[in-house]
Amino acid sequence: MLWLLFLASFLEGAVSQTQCPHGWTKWGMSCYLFVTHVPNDWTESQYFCHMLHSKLVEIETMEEDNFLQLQAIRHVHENQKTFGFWIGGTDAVVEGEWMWITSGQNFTYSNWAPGFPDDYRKNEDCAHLFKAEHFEWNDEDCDHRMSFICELTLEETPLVVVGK
Ligand SMILES: [Ca+2]
Ligand SMILES: [Ca+2]
Ligand SMILES: [Ca+2]
Repeated sequence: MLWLLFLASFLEGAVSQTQCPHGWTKWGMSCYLFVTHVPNDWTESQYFCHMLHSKLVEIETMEEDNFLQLQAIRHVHENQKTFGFWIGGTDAVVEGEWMWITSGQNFTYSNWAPGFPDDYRKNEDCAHLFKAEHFEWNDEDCDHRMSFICELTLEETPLVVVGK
């Protein structure tokens, strides 16, 4: 009987790892949430994602980037004033060395728009998908408020999500 219970809870956990929470979009082994109605600065955006047990999106491959660009085009109209979407990259620790803030990994893939990053006025340490550049990447003042994208990796889905 105990084994059955164990098996049941194991299966339930396994099922939860293949499903995204309501409102999120699944791609590969991640779920993405495009937050357009509460534009935040970069740090607040990261905090918002963490509160949802996720991270400000980290883009490891061209395929993931292409998916996000297409989704960004779909969602950008929800907030006409936004510069684009914050992503989880920063060079605030060492200027010019870009890293993903949650995983701590240096960029292995990047898709900077031509001429960027430029660290304009020596005050741009946060990366975003730049609306004016077809959602290629730009570095921006971290204090600017804009839409952002959270990423939830399915293996890391907490069991709390079961039943939602
Ligand atoms: Ca990712
Ligand atoms: Ca910088
Ligand atoms: Ca810039």
